[in-house]
Amino acid sequence: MDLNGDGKLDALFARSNFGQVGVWLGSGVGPYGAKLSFPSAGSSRAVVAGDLNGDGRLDLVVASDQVPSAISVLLGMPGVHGSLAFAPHVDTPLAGGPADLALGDFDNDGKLDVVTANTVGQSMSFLLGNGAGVSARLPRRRSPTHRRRSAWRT
Ligand SMILES: [Ca+2]
Ligand SMILES: [Ca+2]
Repeated sequence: MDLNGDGKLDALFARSNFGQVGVWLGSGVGPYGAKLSFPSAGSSRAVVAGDLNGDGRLDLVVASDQVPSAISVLLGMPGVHGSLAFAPHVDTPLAGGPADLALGDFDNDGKLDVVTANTVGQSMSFLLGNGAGVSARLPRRRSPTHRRRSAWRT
């Protein structure tokens, strides 16, 4: 995906040992260009990009699974000369050890929401977008595997 809007694809990755998000800016030809790092909460296990606040700039959402686990939002800021800038991470505590995540508008209100896959209890969590980040949380839902097991017991 093109994070800085220069028409060249960039690479986005979680640096779990450093509590950081890494971005490798695409050069358009040959090897990637500058490598950038942005602080996140705890241990970053997964990162996705989307425009949470609708300002046309991509924002980052990071899952950190080490206690206290959390979802971090880094809002995109105006970059200088095709570079990237993000506001300091804002963390929403989320128990369960989120290890992966995806964005989508799950309640159809036009704002991006977050769904996480958690390491504890085979669970998923939903965090609703509020147009500036994420806030309210829907009840945790059991995975289909767990529901199937429950059905066999009854
Ligand atoms: Ca944005
Ligand atoms: Ca939504």
